[in-house]
Amino acid sequence: MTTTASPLAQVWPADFARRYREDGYWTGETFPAVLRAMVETRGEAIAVIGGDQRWSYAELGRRADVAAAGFLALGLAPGDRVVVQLPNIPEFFAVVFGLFRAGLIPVFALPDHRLAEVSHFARKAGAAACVIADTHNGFDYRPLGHALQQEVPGLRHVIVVGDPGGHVPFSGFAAGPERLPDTDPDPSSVALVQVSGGSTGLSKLIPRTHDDYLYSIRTSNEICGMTPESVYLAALPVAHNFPMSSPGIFGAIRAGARVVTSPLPNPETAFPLIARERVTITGLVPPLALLWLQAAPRTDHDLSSLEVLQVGGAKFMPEAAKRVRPVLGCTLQQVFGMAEGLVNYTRLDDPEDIITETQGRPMSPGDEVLLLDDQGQPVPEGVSGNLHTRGPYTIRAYHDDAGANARSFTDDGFYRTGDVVRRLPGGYLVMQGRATDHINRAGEKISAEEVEDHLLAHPRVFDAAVVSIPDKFLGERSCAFVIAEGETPKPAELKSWMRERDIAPFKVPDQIVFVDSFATTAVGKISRKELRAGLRANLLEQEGSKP
Ligand code: OOB
Repeated sequence: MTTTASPLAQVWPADFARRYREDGYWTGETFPAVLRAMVETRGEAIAVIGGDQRWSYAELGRRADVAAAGFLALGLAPGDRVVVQLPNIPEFFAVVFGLFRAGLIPVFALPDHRLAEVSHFARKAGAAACVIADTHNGFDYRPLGHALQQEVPGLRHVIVVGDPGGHVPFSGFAAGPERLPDTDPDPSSVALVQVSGGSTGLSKLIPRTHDDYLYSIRTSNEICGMTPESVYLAALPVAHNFPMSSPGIFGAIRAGARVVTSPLPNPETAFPLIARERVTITGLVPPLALLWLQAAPRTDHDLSSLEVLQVGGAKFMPEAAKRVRPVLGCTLQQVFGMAEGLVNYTRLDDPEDIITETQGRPMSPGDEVLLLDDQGQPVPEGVSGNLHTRGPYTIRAYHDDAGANARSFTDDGFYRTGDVVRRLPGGYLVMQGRATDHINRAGEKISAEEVEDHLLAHPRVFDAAVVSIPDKFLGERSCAFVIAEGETPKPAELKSWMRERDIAPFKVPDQIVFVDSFATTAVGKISRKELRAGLRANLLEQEGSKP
């Protein structure tokens, strides 16, 4: 038996839940029902394409049933959590819809996560199993699987898509005799777990219910024009909330459309797929959009099928945004969202200046958005304020984290996003910056605190402060200020030591600056927030750039 300190749940106060149902946001739809409906109505249509595989909806449904039976045959029981760390491959869909079908709950890790992160998710979720690939992009996940089993009590099975290397082969799963559940899960129960980018310390777990997640997916489909004729290219890692649900892969499946999985998001990999499969819509983070804009004029591949390019996860600068239509010949859609819930979109028929200069407006009339000054008072239109939000698909709590919940949610249930935004007429939001110390590196959110903690574990690091530095390509890059103890290590040495700590590679500081001391105030104390701000300002001044 697997046990967790606290069961996974996401609960809205009864009066809100009643209203969200009455207003038609929550319809009682569940993920197993979504796939079943498509198998019934669009069985012959192609659902997923990747590598040399092309699965119809009927085929996906069959494979999901086989996977479900396989998971149950291992002794997993409905309600158990399963960490899923897979790249963009068709098997992702068989695994995840198989888990849904068996009543199991996927916890999504990104392919770039390493033992430090994945073991944290597995432990925190009380996971009973994990599903990994054999290798992807030069990394072998199987030793990670072994280490995970050692570190996480209760994690009984490591299932591998591909060559199992001593673990359980996913390809060995076979249909029945296990009886699949004959009822669908409770729509208000947790369907899946996303992880937060983590602004303080380690990532938090974000439980999302069938009701709330599917509402956001249906609404995203309407706003983004996802229809049965759409072809969605999954270029960003599909475990992330953006390509998963805005409207992403689940939106495509909900619409009976096609998903084309791209193992990597670079133009060399993605452009031939767009041309071959006549892709109509995809989503990128800003640095990738810049790469695509650079590569498109020189490519021989026909990109003319592309109708919508979504860009989100980090701020897309207006000058770059303006180039999307002339260079790619498609409509740009800015997407400003968060795994915790709220997603803003520019609408496809918005005027060009709204599309290029704003990060969109909330997708739902049920989204409540407050912009508050530091005293908690509403700011006038056009003035920057701290974004707080509440609504039918925004969580009310992280899983099992009283401290983070106290910091991140107000007493009346608003999520404090940590984002500083300005609101224009019509409700359009313009991202101005962050109130909290994290680095948004090409859409990957890095907690300064978490990286500092890793650095402090080095025997020759006395203290460390990690800050974000504006970067032309990445948006932001990370810089670690380090006070050495004894002989100063070389930056390259410290970086390779960090890499060996089994952390996601994007968390290794881009730049390391050794300093003799950190400035302190007269009383000798300074908050880490002020310290980081001071160090950052000094560096930018030295480099002659604006903070
Ligand atoms: C998406 O989700 P997360 O959870 O990785 O990160 C959320 C944070 C936001 O609070 C904001 O700080 C930043 O990422 N962000 C943006 C942005 N989109 C997200 N900052 C500026 N401009 C944008 N367009 O990143 C996410 C989830 C669903 C859809 C899209 C993005």
